[in-house]
Amino acid sequence: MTTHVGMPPVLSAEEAEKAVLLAAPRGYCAGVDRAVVTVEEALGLYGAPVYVRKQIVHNKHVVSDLEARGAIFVEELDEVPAGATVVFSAHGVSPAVHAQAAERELKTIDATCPLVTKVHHEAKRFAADDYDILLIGHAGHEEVEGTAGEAPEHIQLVEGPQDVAGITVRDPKRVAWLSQTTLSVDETLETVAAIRERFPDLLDPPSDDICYATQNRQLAVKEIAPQSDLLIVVGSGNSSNSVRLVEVALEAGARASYRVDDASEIEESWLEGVRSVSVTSGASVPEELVQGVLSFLAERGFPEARAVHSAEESLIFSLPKELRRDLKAAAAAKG
Ligand code: 0CM
Ligand code: SF4
Repeated sequence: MTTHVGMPPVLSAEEAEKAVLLAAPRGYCAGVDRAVVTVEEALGLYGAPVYVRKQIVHNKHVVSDLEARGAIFVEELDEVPAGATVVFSAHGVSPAVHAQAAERELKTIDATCPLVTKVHHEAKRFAADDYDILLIGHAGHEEVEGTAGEAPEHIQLVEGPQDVAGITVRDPKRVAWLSQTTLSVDETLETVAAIRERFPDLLDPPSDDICYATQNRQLAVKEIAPQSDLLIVVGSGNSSNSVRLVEVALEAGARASYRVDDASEIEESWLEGVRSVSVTSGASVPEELVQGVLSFLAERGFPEARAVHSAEESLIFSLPKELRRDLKAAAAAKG
């Protein structure tokens, strides 16, 4: 899935004056691409409006673009008219939401990222084995609400090492941990170490819960941060993985780092005395927004960006099965 291709050379002599480094990988992951295409295809197939529960992905440009094309974003299912089609966002939903949709006879298309679904399965398995599950994540984040909803009586949220002293479990020998997919890898390792110190028999998830895309974008930032006077992260404020990239950048040695939704949010003062600017974007960010940032920099005398490749990505997910079935039926009906 991921190949590490090593550290590129540092800035050449010609670049030492002013430079722009462009992190790779950045932007859309396989789960976001699938979720956005799901809404687009649903609009094409069923016609507008198509309802979407919560933001399909945490990016305000993606949401307003889909809104302009006929998607209606709602917070809860009681806002969806009976019998309408509703798409569940990439971040996943709890079984209670599926049940509510069935009760209201809504037609559902589940765009939950398969890597979030994997964590749901892990939660169900640990709960079936009667483990107390410590879910590392951010309170109020939709993914955490969906995962915790799989086994609410077994799961408790741990936001960081500061929460560990206050954890109560039924049996310290039967404790497992899971995590949100879009956390800081390093912070999560610290939290797990603190948990393990209290519960030495702590059971790990069968495979990494922090997904490949989150890991790769953090890896790419770590490689360029030490060479960056300024590292700009494109992403929305409620995008966990995007916000983490700013923290990772500062931790890894960027002199300054800011998150922007698009180039219009860049403050001219950030560029004062800056020679090397790096740019990256979160997993929910369309590439055109990054290109807008590069144009902004070019207009201010910065050279063409040099891509720095830290990992290769080739993962693609197929569309949700209920949508594939309907697309196939529509194609067959057309002949
Ligand atoms: O989880 P996060 O807030 O980072 O969501 P996002 O929509 O910005 O990124 C993709 C995902 C998922 C799940
Ligand atoms: Fe899936 Fe990871 Fe993308 Fe979230 S960030 S949608 S978990 S691939």
